[in-house]
Parts: sequence; structure tokens; C-alpha cells
Amino acid sequence: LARKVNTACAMCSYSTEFCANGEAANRHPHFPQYNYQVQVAENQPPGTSVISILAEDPDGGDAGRLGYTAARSAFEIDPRSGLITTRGIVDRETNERYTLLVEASDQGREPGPRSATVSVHITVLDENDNVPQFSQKRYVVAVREDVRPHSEILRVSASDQDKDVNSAVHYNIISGNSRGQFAIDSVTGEIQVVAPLDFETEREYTLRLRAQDNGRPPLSNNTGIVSVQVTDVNDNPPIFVSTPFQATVLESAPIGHSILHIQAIDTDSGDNARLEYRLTGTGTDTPFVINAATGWVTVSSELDRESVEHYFFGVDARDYGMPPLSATASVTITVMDVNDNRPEFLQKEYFVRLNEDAAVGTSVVSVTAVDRDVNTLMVPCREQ
Ligand SMILES: [Ca+2]
Ligand SMILES: [Ca+2]
Ligand SMILES: [Ca+2]
Ligand SMILES: [Ca+2]
Repeated sequence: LARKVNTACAMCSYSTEFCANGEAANRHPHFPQYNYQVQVAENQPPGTSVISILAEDPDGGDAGRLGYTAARSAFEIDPRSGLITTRGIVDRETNERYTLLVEASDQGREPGPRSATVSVHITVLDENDNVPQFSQKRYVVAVREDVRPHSEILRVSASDQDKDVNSAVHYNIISGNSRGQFAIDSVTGEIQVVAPLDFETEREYTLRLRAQDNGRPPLSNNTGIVSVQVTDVNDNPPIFVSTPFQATVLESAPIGHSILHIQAIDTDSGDNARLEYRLTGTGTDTPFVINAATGWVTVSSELDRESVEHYFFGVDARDYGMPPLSATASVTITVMDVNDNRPEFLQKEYFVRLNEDAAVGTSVVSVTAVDRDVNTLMVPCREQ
């Protein structure tokens, strides 16, 4: 067994040990720095040099011949030169900091090999190797057509796994905004409507977005999709196609007979365009009704031209929007004559006085008959 004796070395900081046999004992190697800080760029080819670290050993021969080792990691150290190199491709986004514990060992035998360790802190520097990624493959947003300009409708975001400027993203609309109705804040990703929308003109917009980082060179992603679905607002009143409405009907028309089709159009959609028709300015004696849904005007009670020949009233078309919009028009219906009246003599009986010597051809009496129908030609006739 070796008996150790410690004495201070006058020339150096090492303590010198002596073995029992009086030979100088193998002394420890020692690294000149307490630790090492070093940086390496990511994505370098395997074998890229990182740093060379050398320990010092006060001994000569095998007792001063150093070999270097480190635990297996993304880096390796040359056992002879102490050069640390990359083992594979280093990816900052996987791991940005490594600490390598490097051991330097001599090959002394008295009493055995001595070693020293040092920490090597390796920081991986970022390279712009990641493209910004949108948080969603497709953004869908519904917007009322009456949205106020400069209203925010959506905020998109894209993240970038790199660091600092390599991950700072800005946004652009690259297509689908030909009429300039949308704008995107390049920094925040906020999308605004900047010009009025109109559901009746365009119901959907597909905007394609680009997210680009500030790396050199920059990387960009052009796959952002925003689907803007415009929703209808009741902003169009019904419009009557042909006004005023005029129609004729035979006074003999049966109840239920269709006379006139009242129609209005409404360029909105759904309930905003669904119409209800109503007659206005009519009384209980008006012999017509309208089908609220279809707009067909039909006879609802017996007609008699000889009582009323012309009807004037109004019609109203109203949509089911909230609030509803409406339009009005006038309707004229003329009742056409049918020969439904007999001619009537003005007097039931005529008494005539005639001289017995009246000459042939003398006027005896003038009889008059009337017919309440129109354009009735009355032909005198004698009973056989
Ligand atoms: Ca990037
Ligand atoms: Ca990177
Ligand atoms: Ca509308
Ligand atoms: Ca409407």
C-alpha cells in the first residue's frame, strides 16, 4: 500500500504527492478554465468543429499523456486533440443548450490514472429554418352585410419555431381581395372590413394570406385561407314588377275565380325576401280577396256591373325581415258586362186614344224600353 505524503510544490500550484517508494506520485491534470461557453450554429454538417479544449498535466510521460472523453451526446470529443465536434446535425428548435462534461485522464500508474473534468456549455445559434405556420388550416367567419367599415372581423396568427427576427411574423392578403374590401394588420393579423359589403352582390370571399418571417432570407407561408361568409340583412324592400295593376273580370265570374296575379320581388334572401300580400283601402263590400302568400286576387262575392263597374284599391307587399320592409301599389279592376238584364218598358201599360178615321200610317204611340246592360241593341218586334 502506498503511503501518501503531501508537500507543497514551490514552483507551481500543484501539490505533490510522494509514494511510499519515494517516487513522485502521478499528479492530476487540470483545465485552465473553470468552464467553457461556446456557440455553434444549427444545421451544420456532422463533424463541424465547436471548440478545442486542452487540459494541462504537470507530469511527463504516460503520467502526463492526456485522453479526453465525454458522455455520449449530440457532440463528440476527439480523445487525443480535445476537439469537440458535432456528431450529427444540431437543431436549435429541439434543444438550444447543451452541457458537456469533459473528462481528461492521464495514463499514470503511480498510484493510478488521474483525471479532471470541466463543463462545456454549448449554445446552439438559430438559423431561419422554420416557415411560419397558421394556427388554423382555414379560418371561417360570418359577417353581416351591414358591418360597419373598419370593424375587426377576425384575427389570424401564425407561429414560427425559430427565434427573434427569424420568428417575427408579418401578414399580407395575397388574393381574393380584388375589390379591396378587406385589410389585414401586418403585425397583429387583425382583419378588418374596410369597404361596404353587399350580400346581394357577393356572398362569400376567399382570402389567401401570407405569413412571412423577418429572417434573412425570409421564409413565407402562402397557404392561409380565410373564408368570409356574408350574411343577409333585410336591406331591400319588395318592388312591384309592373304597376299600377289593372284587370278586368266578367260580372258573371264565379266566386274563387282568379283575376290578377300581384307580384313583387325582393332581392334579399330567406325571410328577408319572403313576402306577404294584403289589399288596402278595401271595404267589407269589396268582392275581392288576395292570397297572402301567392298574391293571386280572386272573386270573393257576386259581382254586378250594373251596381259597381270599377274598383280601386291598394295592395301592399311586406317581407318577413326584422324589421319588415314593404311596398304599395294601386289596383284597378273593371267589371265587364254580361247580358244579364232583360229590356224593360218604361210603362207597364200604354193607353191610346185614336180617331176612327185616322189615316193609315198615323203614329199611334211611342213605346220605350231600356236595358241596363251596355251596348244592347234593342230590336222592336211584334207578337205573332
Ligand atoms: Ca422562421
Ligand atoms: Ca431555427
Ligand atoms: Ca340583403
Ligand atoms: Ca327584403
